[in-house]
Amino acid sequence: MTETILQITEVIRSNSSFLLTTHEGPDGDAIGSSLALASFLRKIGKDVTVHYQDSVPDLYAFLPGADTVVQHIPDRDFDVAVVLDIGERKRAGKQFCEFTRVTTTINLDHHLSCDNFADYNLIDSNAAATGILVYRIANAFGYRFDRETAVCIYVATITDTGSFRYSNANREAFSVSGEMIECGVNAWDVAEKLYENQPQRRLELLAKCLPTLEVFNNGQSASVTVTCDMYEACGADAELTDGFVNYPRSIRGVEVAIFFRQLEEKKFKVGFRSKGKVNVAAFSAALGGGGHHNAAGCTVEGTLEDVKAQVYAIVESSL
Ligand SMILES: [Mn+2]
Repeated sequence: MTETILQITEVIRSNSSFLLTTHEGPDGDAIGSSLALASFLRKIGKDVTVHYQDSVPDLYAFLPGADTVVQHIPDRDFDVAVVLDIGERKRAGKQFCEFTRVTTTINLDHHLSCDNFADYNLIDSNAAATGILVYRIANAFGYRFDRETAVCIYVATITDTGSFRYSNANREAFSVSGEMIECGVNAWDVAEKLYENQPQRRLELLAKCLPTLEVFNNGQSASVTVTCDMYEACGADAELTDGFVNYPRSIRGVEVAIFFRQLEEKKFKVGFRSKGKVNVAAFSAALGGGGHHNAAGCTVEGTLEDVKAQVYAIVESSL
């Protein structure tokens, strides 16, 4: 582990141009970790391009460097490409996967199931967030954290630990976050931007989503659903459904929560969350997806009825 970090710091030292990317539908850790790395690399004089397949959600637009993210990879050579928080290579998106003008590749991730597809792979499922891995690298480099880099690492950590509530909120998550606060991050300022700043449409969409609640499996499992019709009725999009799955999970006795999100008429994104006992990565793997012990997802084709039947059968057979 330490050796990989030293190798990566050496790659950083001896190269000048960097292309960073993360997964489609980027979340707080995807954005926070990539922008933290970008901020650190830029401050030590590197030439950095950050590419996401999708645009930065409004919620994270306040992060330093968010305005520099490009959706198209410039047609030029890069010394190093760094892929962050993706779990599986294809989640980096078609454009990146087909891009070849890169000499060296680095993969930073904390998913349980991540392939060693890069030249250097720093994969540690004990890291609460990929942002923590960026911290370890910059720290090994001897970097003195500035506020811009620190706020990105803090946001990566607070979002992937559910505000320090999930079982991945370990000592390192707290100690790194404490250090980031020492470097100038204001915890309330970040909390207000992330959690006290919802568009009205999100609550309107939630009001349509909650009546779809289904509790099954003797009260151990529960699901909610968002359909394309609901988006249309509220003028909302998938970005605003972040966190909806926490409502069914919050029910007493529920161990597994499921969120069905319609992508197309007969295609659904299925998100799983567990309170900890149940490994939901196994459910999503059975359906061709991936993820963590407590949070996982996959895409399933079929009508809502078919998709639910398939998912419920898998969940019920193992609880
Ligand atoms: Mn993550």
